[in-house]
Amino acid sequence: MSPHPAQTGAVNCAADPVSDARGVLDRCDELAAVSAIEHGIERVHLSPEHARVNEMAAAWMAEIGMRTWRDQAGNQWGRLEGREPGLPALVLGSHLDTVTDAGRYDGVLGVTSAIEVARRLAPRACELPFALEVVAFSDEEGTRFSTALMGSFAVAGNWHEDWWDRADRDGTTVREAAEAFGLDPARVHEAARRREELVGYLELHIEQGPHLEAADRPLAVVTSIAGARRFTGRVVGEARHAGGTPYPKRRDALVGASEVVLAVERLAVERGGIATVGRLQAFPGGVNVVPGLVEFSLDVRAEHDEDRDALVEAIRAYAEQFCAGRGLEFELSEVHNAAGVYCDAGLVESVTAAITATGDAEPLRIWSRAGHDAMAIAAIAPVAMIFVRCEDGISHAPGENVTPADVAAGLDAFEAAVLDLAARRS
Ligand code: HGY
Ligand code: MN
Ligand code: MN
Repeated sequence: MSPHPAQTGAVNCAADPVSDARGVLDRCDELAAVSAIEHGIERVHLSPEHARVNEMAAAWMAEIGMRTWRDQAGNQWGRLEGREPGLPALVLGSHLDTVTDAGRYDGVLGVTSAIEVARRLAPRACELPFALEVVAFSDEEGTRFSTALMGSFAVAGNWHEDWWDRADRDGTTVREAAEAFGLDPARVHEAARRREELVGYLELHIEQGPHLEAADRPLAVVTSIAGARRFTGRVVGEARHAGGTPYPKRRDALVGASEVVLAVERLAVERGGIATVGRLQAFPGGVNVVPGLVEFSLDVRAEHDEDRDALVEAIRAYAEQFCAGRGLEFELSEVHNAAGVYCDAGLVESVTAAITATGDAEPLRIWSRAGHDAMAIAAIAPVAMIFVRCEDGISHAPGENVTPADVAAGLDAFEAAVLDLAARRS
């Protein structure tokens, strides 16, 4: 593991911000090399790759004098004390887990940038009216266990006991994976932080959408984060001979599911929401068998939870009616439900002032279509986010890209937001 290029002691090297940004991007490259798949990036919750990147982040935090620890939900933490020991903390962070065949910046840029901001501020930490903490959350994506935000929900004190029995594709449960990772499931509640321990939570993240690029801006302040609801859906028909079964006798689950997929898109567009079927499998899966069962995933989002919930009901009503007309059964069972959250007005002011200080007189305000750990942490602390432009809005794909200049602007804004908040609290 290489030291940060600017890691020459406790000196603020912001005089060359693009060099700092390159150091951050180099670290994203180092983390990208820790993957469960040979060609591409996949790092899931409680995996050996997760353990390895936690160690790397902990070493980078320790290098700048942070006290480090891993909590009982697998999140990695570091802490610099403020002007006196034991003060409530301002937490900077994001996540190190990934989707399958991921890009190298989703979550990772937020963690490496948080460590860089802590490095810049370390010499002045003893003047801050709060402790400064960095967190690398363990499970934002939910790739392994088909849920999401398990790490940050645990920190918010919102662990769900039924998560322990969720299994991954190989049948390994969360409980078994946690034990293999060296965690004690009986102690997961120790990961919870108390409201009075926290001043706030700031997260820098790539935008994962095209709005910044379209507006020709490097940064935006996030106003709210849409909460996703996710479902496992089933269309049940009857598997029969593909040649011998006349059309009037067919109950083809895949034909029904195909119409449902089209309706998901049509209804989302009509209602200004966002709904996606990302996974679909037909059973028994024979070339000469009419599909008797289709299982699929459904992810539904909107700026406001009530619009999202209405979209879910519209999809359900249409799908039930359409499937019934073809002699099919339609089922939806919910696997994830995150309430949308508004970013804290005071922290949004600090982030806005900080982006303004980078030379953007009127920072763009965006609601986040993507979910973030900040949503879970909002239950126990004020939260705010900075978005950094990413090329063509690409994310959750290997083509994720950012420029050193935009990351440099993001680092400056991230640092300035911490200092703005410190000034307001002093
Ligand atoms: O899916 C999401 O919105 C997040 O990137 N996990
Ligand atoms: Mn993601
Ligand atoms: Mn993310």
